[in-house]
Amino acid sequence: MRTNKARCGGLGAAAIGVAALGLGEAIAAMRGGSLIDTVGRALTDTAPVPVVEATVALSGRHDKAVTRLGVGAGALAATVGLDALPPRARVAAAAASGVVTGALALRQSNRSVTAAAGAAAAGMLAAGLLGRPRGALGTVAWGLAGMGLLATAQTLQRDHDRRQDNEIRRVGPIGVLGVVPEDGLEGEPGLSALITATRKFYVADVNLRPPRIDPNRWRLAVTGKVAHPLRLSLTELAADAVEFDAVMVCVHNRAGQGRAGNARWFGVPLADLLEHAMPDSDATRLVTRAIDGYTISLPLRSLRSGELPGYLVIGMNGEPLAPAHGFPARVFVPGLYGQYTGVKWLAELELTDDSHVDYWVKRGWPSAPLWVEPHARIDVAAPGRACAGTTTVAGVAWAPPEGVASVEVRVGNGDWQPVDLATELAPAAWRRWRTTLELARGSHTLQARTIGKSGRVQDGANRPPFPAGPTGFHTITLEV
Ligand SMILES: Nc1nc2c(c(=O)[nH]1)N[C@H]1C(S)=C(S)[C@@H](COP(=O)(O)O)O[C@H]1N2
Ligand SMILES: [Mo]
Repeated sequence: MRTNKARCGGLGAAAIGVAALGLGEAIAAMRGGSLIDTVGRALTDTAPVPVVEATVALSGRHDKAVTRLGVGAGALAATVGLDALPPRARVAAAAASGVVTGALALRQSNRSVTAAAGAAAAGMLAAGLLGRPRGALGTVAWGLAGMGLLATAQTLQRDHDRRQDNEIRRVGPIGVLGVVPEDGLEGEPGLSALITATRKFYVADVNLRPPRIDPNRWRLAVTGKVAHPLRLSLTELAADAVEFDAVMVCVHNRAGQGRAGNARWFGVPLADLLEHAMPDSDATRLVTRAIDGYTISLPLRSLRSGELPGYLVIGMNGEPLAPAHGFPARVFVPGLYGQYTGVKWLAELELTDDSHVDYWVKRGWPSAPLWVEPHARIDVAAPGRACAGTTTVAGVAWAPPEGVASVEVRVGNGDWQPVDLATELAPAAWRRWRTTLELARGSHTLQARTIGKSGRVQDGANRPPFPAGPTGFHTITLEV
């Protein structure tokens, strides 16, 4: 009897949890915010690095959805826990969770006041409803009301996103994709496109929702240890921008994975911007700071000498940057992993000294920029239709910034055999490749590796991403 009652009670508390979460989320969403995303960001900011690494490894490109689900499930579990507390403790704990979430919202974003009000309302609803007797009808009613509110929140968030998309559209085309580039390997089924479509380009960052920025009010500020601080609009930046093709790779991209994309970017060389700003002689680092405070910094001397060929990027594939990819501006140094390449949603370039410590450096990642390892990915390994045994193998390879000198494949422990390389788009871009192999009936292991033009040979030792970037060959098994 007791357990039965407890179970029903748990369900009732969970229903109230859905209602409280829905109310808070709907209020936050009135200005495009989200309590779930606020808490998710706070977890990302504080989770121990092994937990972050495990989450990324297990959830892959679904990391944001997994974090959201985790936060939602955690909130429901917490309401069930609250329900079992004595009355005073329950009210205190519900109020405290509202206050903490509200404070997080105030710290994190500019829509914070509304989100903070949502958190307070959610806490109050939970404090008022939990611990009271409730029937099956009440449980169903609160559950349904909560789900309705969650759906409303989603609609409000979508409206908000649509408004920003319209604002971005009004910025108009930025850069010209021009003639879609070709490399001679068009029409190979299953092979990655030479230029990754923006909507297919991987997204990696610590936010669950991209910060939204008004392009009309946005200005790039160049500040700190400079003789001439700058404030530049998108239009002013566009006047000095050039186009370049380059692959961007996440430091979490293990052998064969999809956290890498190749795009045509439009941006202003950082060396030019720095020239205009005239850095002081004691400036040693360029801090790229995002609108939400997240930073990635780069050694100034290498940027000015061209050893780090960085750009302030405002366009991608012929359009302004998409919200997920950093609209209105980001910093990108082809050849460095995304985590070291500069921030999306750029607010400020600050010249400073080496006392600055970046977001991930505080968490144990190295402070020196990490270069992308040469890598070959196998996209296609298909037995031929005409004659069994003849197998087409094709993929993409990169060794930015110097470019791919060769790609080789091997079957089992056999010799490495060179493949045909497509025309090079740009040294920092990815390069497509293709070959055919004659394979006997049975099961085969296939590996690929890249050699860079500077002589870097892809390392086959399997190394995890933390702390220096992953290594290892993409290995697939093929049945003929
Ligand atoms: N503001 C901000 N910029 C950021 C990040 C972030 O978390 N916040 N993540 C970096 C990482 S780890 C990568 S891999 C690239 C990913 O860029 P993309 O999402 O456009 O592929 O952005 C970088 N810039
Ligand atoms: Mo990344």
